Amino acid sequence: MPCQEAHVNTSFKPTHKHIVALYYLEPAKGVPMELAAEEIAGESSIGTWTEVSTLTKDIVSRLAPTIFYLNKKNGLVQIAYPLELFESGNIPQLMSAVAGNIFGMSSVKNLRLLDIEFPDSYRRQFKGPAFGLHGVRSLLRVKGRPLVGTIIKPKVGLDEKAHAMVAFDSWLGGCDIVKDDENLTSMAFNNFEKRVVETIKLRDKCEKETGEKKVYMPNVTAPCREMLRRAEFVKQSGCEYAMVDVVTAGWSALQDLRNENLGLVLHAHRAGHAAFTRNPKHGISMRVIAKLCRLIGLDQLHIGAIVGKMAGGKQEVQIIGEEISQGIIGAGSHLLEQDWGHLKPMLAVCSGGLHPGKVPALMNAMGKNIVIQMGGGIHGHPQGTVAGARAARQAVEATMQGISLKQFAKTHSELALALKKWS
Ligand code: CAP
Ligand code: MG
Repeated sequence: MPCQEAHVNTSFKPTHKHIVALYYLEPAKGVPMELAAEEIAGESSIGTWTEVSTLTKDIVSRLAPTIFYLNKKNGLVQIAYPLELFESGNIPQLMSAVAGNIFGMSSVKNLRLLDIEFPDSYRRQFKGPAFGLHGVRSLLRVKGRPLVGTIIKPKVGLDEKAHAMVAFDSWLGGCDIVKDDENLTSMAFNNFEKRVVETIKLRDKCEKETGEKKVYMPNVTAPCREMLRRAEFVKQSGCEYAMVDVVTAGWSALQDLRNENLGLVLHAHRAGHAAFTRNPKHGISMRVIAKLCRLIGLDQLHIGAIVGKMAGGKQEVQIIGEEISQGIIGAGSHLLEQDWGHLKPMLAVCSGGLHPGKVPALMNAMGKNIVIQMGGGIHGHPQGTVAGARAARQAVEATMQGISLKQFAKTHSELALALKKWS
């Protein structure tokens, strides 16, 4: 009798010695749900397409996963994987298992990894955010209101000095944070080191002029060794933040960056995520990406803007915001419970197509513990960047005071002009 690599057992109860994965599964035509689920469970652990004589009863008893929940109506499947299947502290290996070959199996029409529950013993192997929500607020000395950030625009094309000047104007107008765009790294027209040095110089000048703490987030995304070298350079240059494109840099690089313990606030840009998070029936949910970023230890993460230019509705963005900032997450219809234990809360970043007119709706949905980032919504202001940043801060101020933007705009000309242009 061949050993069975994985089986359905709905009376099975996972323990703290299991990692549980929740999938949405649509079997291929003519394939029973149970069979498709068993194939997924096997292929993501100890199995393959046929029995093999080399698989022993001992391996099966130690390492075989169990499908303990399977709902043919809504396609939800939960698989409990013995912890021994996973190398401690190795996110690439985790994802090669539970989010690897299985998406391409012919027995599957659609498959989406919705959530992963990390038991304490797995979670404890990770540092989590060094700063997180509270550390960032202390660093910026801003309490009680959303942080206001901008992205230097155009995305790429400015030289180092022009880039620094736009950053200066953004801070002068009231931005707390200025970041590079996701595709700006080090090009012929804008060298990374020169950009950091020039921008830091004007950051310091602006801090003196305004008396406010200002931060710059250089984009260190690069081949891993070079990325680590750039992060070290950023630290040595007196910069407190680094930004990294988490999807294109990859899990391995993120773990190396965090494990350098540079004392940098790490900002997670998610460019490319929608290639696999957007399809509700196939791929990997943004929740899983967000959980891995918190586990690895990034400090703030783009989670969507609800009212901006990107896909991502209110409920989705809100639940990701909860996942990265709360200590305990309760199980729901499409999510698993998660005890985050010692791992600090991250700070949510809302960005993409935002302008001052969108602030009330965004804050109404997401509250105050967010970074509101506007690129075009600041640099596209009719009076330029300084006025654009002022308008952004005025929109936040009005919303904090419970005053309508229309009313506030009567005494704040920069806001009035922004509303006239975009609302
Ligand atoms: C926003 C942005 C960000 C997006 C990323 C851009 O600029 O710089 O990369 O917010 O999307 O390049 O589009 P704008 P998300 O303010 O000019 O739109 O935050 O959803 O990951
Ligand atoms: Mg961008």
